Amino acid sequence: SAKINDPSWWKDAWPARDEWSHKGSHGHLLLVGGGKGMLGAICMAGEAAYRMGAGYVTLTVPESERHALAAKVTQELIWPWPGKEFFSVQSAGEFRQKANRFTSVAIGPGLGRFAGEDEWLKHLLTEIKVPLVLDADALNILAAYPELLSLCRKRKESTILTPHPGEMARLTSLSVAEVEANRRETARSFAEKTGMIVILKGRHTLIAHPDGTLHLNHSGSPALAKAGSGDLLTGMIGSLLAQKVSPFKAACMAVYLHGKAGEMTGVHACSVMYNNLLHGLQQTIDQEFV
Ligand code: NPW
Ligand code: AMP
Ligand code: MG
Repeated sequence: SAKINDPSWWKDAWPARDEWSHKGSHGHLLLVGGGKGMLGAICMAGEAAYRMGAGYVTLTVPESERHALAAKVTQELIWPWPGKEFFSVQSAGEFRQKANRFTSVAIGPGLGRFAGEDEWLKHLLTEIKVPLVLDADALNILAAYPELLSLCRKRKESTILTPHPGEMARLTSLSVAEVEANRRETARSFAEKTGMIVILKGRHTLIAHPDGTLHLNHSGSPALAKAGSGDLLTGMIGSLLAQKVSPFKAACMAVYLHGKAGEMTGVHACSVMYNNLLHGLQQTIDQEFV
């Protein structure tokens, strides 16, 4: 829609940064993921979250990954999943005691699939009382255990899903071709049915609100057609949620800026794609807001 191209929309929507603010004023995002072999995903999400302005970002990975993660990250805090077991539900009580101190949570980048994943996610969906983003393997778990969708609906705070067409196909039991042939209706009806905000990613990403509102994003570039792009988007959305941007606005803003950053990045420019993309993101933010 035209709104997102209107400067007054951005002026109202972009989280203000008071001259006297401190890191505690800008929210604290918790990212959960980075299972076996996929620490990169949660690192990219964390870095993008800081670029979008979050005051603090904490990463939760399995205990077995904590030292490898510590060697990779700089600005992010690390809070490994409690206990020695890989994301075990047995440690979920301990997790809960701290989880709601965060202002937003995002689950999924590089999470992996594991035994007991349904009980584990059930626990998190029930206990997390702040705005939530579900991406990547968190979506695959939801697709494998559709009974979890009713728990999502019961959540008081917003839940945002960020499926690519492959993940959307799994969630809806449609084929990728069916999803792609009917993107608007697929996104809108899944949002209505589940009570969640659905971001159906692609060349022109759609953002569907459960009330039927649909936003079509126009920014973007094939530079984004690379492993890791979606992980950056998840960090960006989580960051805006942490800063108390209203969830639908947060979704639209993050998708738009992510696309803009992609437009500024040459397709072949850099093997470390995300550095480049993040640089583009910084330029976009500077241009739009400074
Ligand atoms: P194809 O290949 O076209 O036949 P998956 P993933 C389809 C982590 N990562 N339009 C595609 O179909 C993530 O966070 C870690 C149409 C294929 O079947 C996850 O936790 C990284 N179809 C985990 O890896 C960097 C599309 O979906 C399937 C489509 C798995 O995530 C990479 C592929 O999707 C990654 O982010 C489209 N636009 N897009 C790291 N460095 O640590 C996808 N498909 O099986 O869900 O695998 O997205 O790579
Ligand atoms: P994921 O598959 O989870 O890594 O997410 C990919 C991200 O890159 C999504 O935000 C897509 O919208 C974006 N993307 C991928 N390919 C393109 C493209 N050709 N044009 C625009 N955006 C794209
Ligand atoms: Mg992804």
